[in-house]
Amino acid sequence: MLNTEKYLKLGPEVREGTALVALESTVISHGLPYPENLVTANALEEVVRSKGATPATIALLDGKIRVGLGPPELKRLATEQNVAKVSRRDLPVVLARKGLGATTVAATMYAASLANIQVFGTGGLGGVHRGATSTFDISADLTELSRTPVIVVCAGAKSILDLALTLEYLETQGVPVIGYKTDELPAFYTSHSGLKLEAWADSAAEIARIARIKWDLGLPGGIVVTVPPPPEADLPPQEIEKAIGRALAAAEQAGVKGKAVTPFLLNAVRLETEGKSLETNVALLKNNVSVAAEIALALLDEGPAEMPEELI
Ligand code: PSU
Ligand code: MN
Repeated sequence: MLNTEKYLKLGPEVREGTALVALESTVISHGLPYPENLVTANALEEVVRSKGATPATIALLDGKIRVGLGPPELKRLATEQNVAKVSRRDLPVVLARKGLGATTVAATMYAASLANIQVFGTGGLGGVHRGATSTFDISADLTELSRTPVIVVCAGAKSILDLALTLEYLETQGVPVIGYKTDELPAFYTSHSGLKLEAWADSAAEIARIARIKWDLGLPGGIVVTVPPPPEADLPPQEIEKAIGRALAAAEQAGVKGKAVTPFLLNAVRLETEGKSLETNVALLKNNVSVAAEIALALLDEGPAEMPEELI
């Protein structure tokens, strides 16, 4: 028996709600600038509600994993300095300190699964960094996907990462990557990465079916669903690649390492593209979260998972 109750606090909307959709908080505290981060955090919850699903933004506060935040907590995450970036390994440390922590994809997935939430909408996934063969910098998001049964709806990953190696890693870890109405891996700001996906789906119901079968079979871990940015926000790949090249050079020069790498690069790309990338970022977040809500509703129609005894 796990001792999770002590550390988990569900908000009122989450306790009552069905078709729950987890939302992360690192994107609020470390991924977007103020005030766009606060406006977007609230807007994402509204998108989920407008679909008839229930939003559950996740963060750490006062020694608890909070699933479902109110406006005051969202505001703190968006405005306070020194909010901890919490991945899987940081969960017990930040809970023990009773600190304010923003959860990454990995930590949000884990928290969501503790709260029995199977769907999570976000912007970009962490992945294998360029140069990982010498730095070993591979996001804990990828190993989390191999263990924790949550569907992560995202726009792929930014090409600050090595996207081809990221796909290889996910294959090794047994994680399905499903293109939503596309057979090309989106590269976050742009729908084009040049990398073909071997699986795609044309509806939320199809994705819910795949997830149900995966879990009925006792296959552990999650599923990545990649949604291209909406057409009006889709940026030309060459333009983004230039900005990313400059961001990577700046990171190298500044000697940035470890968990600081991703936030540094996100900020550098934003500065390089001057606002344009920010508009795309917000548009794709809303789009992804809307697809996540549809999948959460479709999963309800699939009924509860049936794990065969012999596989548990
Ligand atoms: N990629 C983005 N925006 C983000 C992140 C990644 O385009 O906000 C955040 C997510 O929370 C992701 C985390 O889980 O960064 C990955 O960090 P790292 O590479 O240190 O694992
Ligand atoms: Mn890393």
